Amino acid sequence: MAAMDLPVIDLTPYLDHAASGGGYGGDPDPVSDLGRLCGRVSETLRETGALLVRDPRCSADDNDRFLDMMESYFERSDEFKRRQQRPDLHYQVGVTPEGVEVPRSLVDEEMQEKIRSMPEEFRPSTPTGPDPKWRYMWRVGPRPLMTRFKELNSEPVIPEGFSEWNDTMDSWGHKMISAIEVVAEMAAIGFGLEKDAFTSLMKQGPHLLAPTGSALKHYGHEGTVFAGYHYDLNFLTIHGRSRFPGLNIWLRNGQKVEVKVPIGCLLIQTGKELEWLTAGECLAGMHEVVVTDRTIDAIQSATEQNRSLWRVSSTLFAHIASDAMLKPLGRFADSTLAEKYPPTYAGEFVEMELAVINLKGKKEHSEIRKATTHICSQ
Ligand SMILES: O=C(O)CCC(=O)C(=O)O
Ligand SMILES: [Fe+2]
Repeated sequence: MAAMDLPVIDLTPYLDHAASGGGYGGDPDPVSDLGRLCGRVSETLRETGALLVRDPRCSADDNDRFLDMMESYFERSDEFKRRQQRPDLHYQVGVTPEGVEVPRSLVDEEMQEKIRSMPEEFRPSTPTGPDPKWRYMWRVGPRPLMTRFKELNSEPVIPEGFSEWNDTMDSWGHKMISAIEVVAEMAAIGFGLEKDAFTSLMKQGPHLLAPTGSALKHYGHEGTVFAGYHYDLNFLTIHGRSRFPGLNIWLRNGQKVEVKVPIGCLLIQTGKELEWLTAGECLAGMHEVVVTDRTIDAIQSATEQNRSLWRVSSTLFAHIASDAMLKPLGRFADSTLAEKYPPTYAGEFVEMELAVINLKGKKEHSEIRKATTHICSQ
């Protein structure tokens, strides 16, 4: 597998420019240093589906406080955690137990076909069933007063006995969203769109702080697939550091890369809503989480230091507002691929995707297959 180091983009120059010029500033000239930086952001997202950034507002300490709390949550009994599950709300708030979310590659025949045609060295691990990871979904930011998609915009669920819950989740969540907003502006500029082309659609979106929790004590064997090969259905995903490695991503050229997030950095991944808005200029990044030899090393040192053996991800899914329309923006509307991305409410698209991965309603696999459409894979 390629051991490629993704470039790290420091957001400081853009933030400084914004601070000196009101809002996130007047649009930088494309040939200025800042304009070129925006061009690097959009180009990296297009070519790799991922981007490492450093945002001085998001410190490693903030990340650690969040991880510490989530580790103690996932350490609680299954019975306790199941009290926070809300299947009727498509698990979009509260906990999703292990064995519920189905990786797209398990049910999407078109995707399976593509996998079979990949060279063996780049082929993803084959999941055999639903993911053995838990997840907590915590809504961050304001909810719309009126929406056609109530389940996607529900009241939060707060577990008992965690007095610091709201504060820890909200403060980490808001910081991650701030970082995404900057990247979304820089990417829009880089793609030649208005700088608020994406961020204006993100207002009141169902942004979810969505850490996964994987029990390495039970499932920490090399090759275990915690999250089978899939794309994220949202706009952009951002991850802080996980204390245990295991995330593999696929570049646009088909190469598989093991991601190493340096301390203090954040990893951004492109989701399907961004693909829609750019008519496929920027494809949703494919990825998986698998126990590797590096994960095993991290398990060993955590055991020696008496640390938690729950692998917690610091994942936040930033979304386009449910009631906003997904359609190719600006120059992307003229793309020959635009007809693959017809105008669709973001909420409708999300519900369709949730049904495929078994989070909205219980479906038979045959039904799920029927729900997979032409937009499903690249
Ligand atoms: O657990 C992780 O590191 C990320 C999992 C993932 O890809 C997801 O939650 O969509
Ligand atoms: Fe993912």
